[in-house]
Amino acid sequence: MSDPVKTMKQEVGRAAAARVKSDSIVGLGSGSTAAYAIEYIGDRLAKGEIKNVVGVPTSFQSEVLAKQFNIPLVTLDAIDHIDVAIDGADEVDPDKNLIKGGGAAHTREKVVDSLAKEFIVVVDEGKLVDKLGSTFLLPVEVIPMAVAPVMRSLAKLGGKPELRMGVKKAGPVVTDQGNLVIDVKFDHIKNPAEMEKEINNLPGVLENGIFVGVADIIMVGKIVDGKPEI
Ligand code: ABF
Repeated sequence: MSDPVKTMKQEVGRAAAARVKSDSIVGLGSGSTAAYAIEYIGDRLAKGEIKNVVGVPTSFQSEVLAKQFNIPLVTLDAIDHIDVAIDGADEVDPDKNLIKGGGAAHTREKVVDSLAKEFIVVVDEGKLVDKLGSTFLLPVEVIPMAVAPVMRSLAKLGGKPELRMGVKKAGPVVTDQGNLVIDVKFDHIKNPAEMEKEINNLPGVLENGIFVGVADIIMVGKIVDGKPEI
């Protein structure tokens, strides 16, 4: 990652972390941009800028980072609301609909982000699209025994499905829930709300990465004349 891009992600993460108030329950997102927000929330706690903040992780990655930056963690059975969630995205359309799940964490992310009174999405401008599906594959979490029929159903919906393999392609990626991920290429998704429901209704599908009506604030990092801007 180039320095200006890294700095821009840091600035977006910092700006989101700056919105966290004392006594908040914070949904801690996944991905490299949300990771900076977690770091800066930890910084603000350490400096005493904010007090009595607890976090709800959206993935194993965010849980590890929260512990690294000394943010106390709670589980959903110990709370009745989330004040703010800060999370990344792979695509954002003009209606603030998202594609998420590049990190295979979209199932827990959707639970936490949907519960938040305010869901802040932290992205770089490259994530902004006119139509979902334009640049990013749609992740679908599936129970292992249903991969074949779900892939056939996704193809019937006009997609080109592919089982997500690990880095060395030695085996499939396994989610925090022990399931598999099918990435689907759609030329573009005409009706995200309909598509989100239709895919989640397929037997064997746990969750897909379309997020409709969940995001409240989109914080976009840009690089202007070589300098990061929010
Ligand atoms: C996570 O952040 C995922 O849903 C999404 O794929 C990823 C984006 O990560 P990054 O900020 O590194 O681009 O929330």
